[in-house]
Amino acid sequence: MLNKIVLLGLALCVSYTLPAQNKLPVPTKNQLAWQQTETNGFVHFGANNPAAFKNAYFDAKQIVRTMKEAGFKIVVFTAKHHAGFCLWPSKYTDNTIAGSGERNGHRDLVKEMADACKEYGMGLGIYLSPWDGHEPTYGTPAYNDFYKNQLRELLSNYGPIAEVWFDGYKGPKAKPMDYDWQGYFNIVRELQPNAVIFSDIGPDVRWVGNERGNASETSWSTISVGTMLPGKAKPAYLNTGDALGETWMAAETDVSIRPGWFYNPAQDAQIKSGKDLMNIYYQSVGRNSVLLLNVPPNRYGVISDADRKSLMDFKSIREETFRTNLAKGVAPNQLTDKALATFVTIRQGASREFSFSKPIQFDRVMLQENIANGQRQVAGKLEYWDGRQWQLVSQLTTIGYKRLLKVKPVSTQKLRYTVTEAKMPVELAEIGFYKASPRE
Ligand code: FUL
Repeated sequence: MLNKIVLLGLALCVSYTLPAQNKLPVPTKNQLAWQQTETNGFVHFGANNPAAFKNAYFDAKQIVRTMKEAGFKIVVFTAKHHAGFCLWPSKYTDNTIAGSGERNGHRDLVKEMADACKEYGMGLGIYLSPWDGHEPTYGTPAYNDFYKNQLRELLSNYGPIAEVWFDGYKGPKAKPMDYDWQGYFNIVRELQPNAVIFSDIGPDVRWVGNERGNASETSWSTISVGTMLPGKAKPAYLNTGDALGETWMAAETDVSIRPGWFYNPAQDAQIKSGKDLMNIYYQSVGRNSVLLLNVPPNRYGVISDADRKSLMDFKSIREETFRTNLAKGVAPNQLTDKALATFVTIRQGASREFSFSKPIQFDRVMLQENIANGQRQVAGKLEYWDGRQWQLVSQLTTIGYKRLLKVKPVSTQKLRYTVTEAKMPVELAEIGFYKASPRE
């Protein structure tokens, strides 16, 4: 009798908690596609006014080609930065490229970028700074109309846009401004329904909370937006995300290859190396985030040789490390980049063993969840069989879309993965074991 009561109690408990669990936030189709891009490029380029731009050079093809060769999928371009100077001939202000004299006055750099992206099969992202240090209406309601008009121009005339980037930053001395964020977002939805919208707090993609290229080890793709606004968000909260967050809003990690966002020859010796970028990759893509790496074109409007070398080193190191999954053929499923559809399900407290016909030697691990059905793992552990007993390789917290682990070198014929805590049964879409490139 006692047993029956206990069982009944458990059953009630289970039926009570299940409906809530079934409501796990999941990504939209656009959010899922964006997450799978993994590495994207950011291009900060511009001037303060038409006169300053008179003799500028710009080679969209070289920039986009270089980004493509680096393995990036989307290039986000600063159509207008904080100085308000427009790199396209906006009808709504004189502070544009159209006023920059004979040499550049007929040009439209957004169009040049759009054409280059089309040619190389890359997605184009648009950065339109909400803070505008030049526009006289800034700080008044009229600025919202001005900004929306510019947004409409950019989202109507250049073909498909993959991402729209709303920067929450404004200078400490800038006038107070009551931005109509929802109005801006509505325009994106209307004109570019396939674009993802980035801001500190989404609505599609959130900021990672710092510009050092560092997502948190525990990295949830969910947050509760609450009363936060772009420019008025909590960076530490955005950095980890929130296991109990109500909304799917994965983090984008924006960081520059140089100390500054714009090109500055004084920083030519401070370019991050391929090895530095690889480390950033582990801390961003490897922690359930997307990397947005800024590579600013130089005074000739091209990506400098030194930046290019870092990008190519980054790419080849990445490929060397992750080329061969030593578990191929023995892993639960071989995931393709295109579909996270196949997975093995591991309940909380359950394990899955992987045996190999001969020992494998690895020091890197990749895990992926089938995030189409939500982010579920809270904690897990990986162990190896040393011939007599199980030994710990690594404990970890979240996985999400992708988790990369650097571990001590292990040689074994048998591994065991255990889900120690989960919101719902974990759908493990990929597990991979790799040997790091010596160039890491
Ligand atoms: C910041 C801006 O102030 C920087 O200039 C840069 O555009 C970066 C991506 O966002 O908030």
